[in-house]
Amino acid sequence: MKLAVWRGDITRLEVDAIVNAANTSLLGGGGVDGAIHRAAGPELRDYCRNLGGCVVGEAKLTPGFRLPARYIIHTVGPIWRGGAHGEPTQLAACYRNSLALADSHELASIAFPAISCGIYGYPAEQAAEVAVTALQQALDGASHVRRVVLVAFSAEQEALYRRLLGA
Ligand code: AR6
Repeated sequence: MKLAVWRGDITRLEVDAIVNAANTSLLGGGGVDGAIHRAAGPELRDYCRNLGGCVVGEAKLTPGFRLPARYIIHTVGPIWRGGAHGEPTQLAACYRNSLALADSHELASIAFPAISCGIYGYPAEQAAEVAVTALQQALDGASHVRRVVLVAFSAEQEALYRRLLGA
């Protein structure tokens, strides 16, 4: 099993890439996006200005700048609108496309926050099920990624991931 769970601030992780739960502008925001921009420094925002934003479910890579992580993979999760508007498919795409982008850059380790589970309102349990399923499938097809860390920012989120992973 290459899926691990870790509780804490994702900006402190020394991995090849951390994933950012961004918005379509890629120019920063609140939540984990704000924390990543603060920790990476203003160079990140300058770099992101040239990326032309990002569509929901897709992913774009930037350097990590002042972060311990080498790269940041920015993805845009769906805003929860009740679950019947394609949210599970879009959320699964975030995990799948972020992992595929890391793999195409020959990265070995990647850490994910709970995409869409804060400001975007996705119910934590349903999101965690989507995340684990999508990542387990994507890992089967990965050639370089060997370690995926699910980052929990709360004890509840950590317990949820551990239960789903049977740990
Ligand atoms: N490390 C790890 N996880 C964190 C951290 C952190 N430092 N900070 C928050 N979380 P959210 P979203 C958790 O709201 O729901 C921004 O404004 C948090 O507890 O950051 O995808 C963007 O620009 C939650 O479990 O992202 C978008 O506009 C998870 O990260 C919008 O928010 C995601 O919460 C995206 O909303």
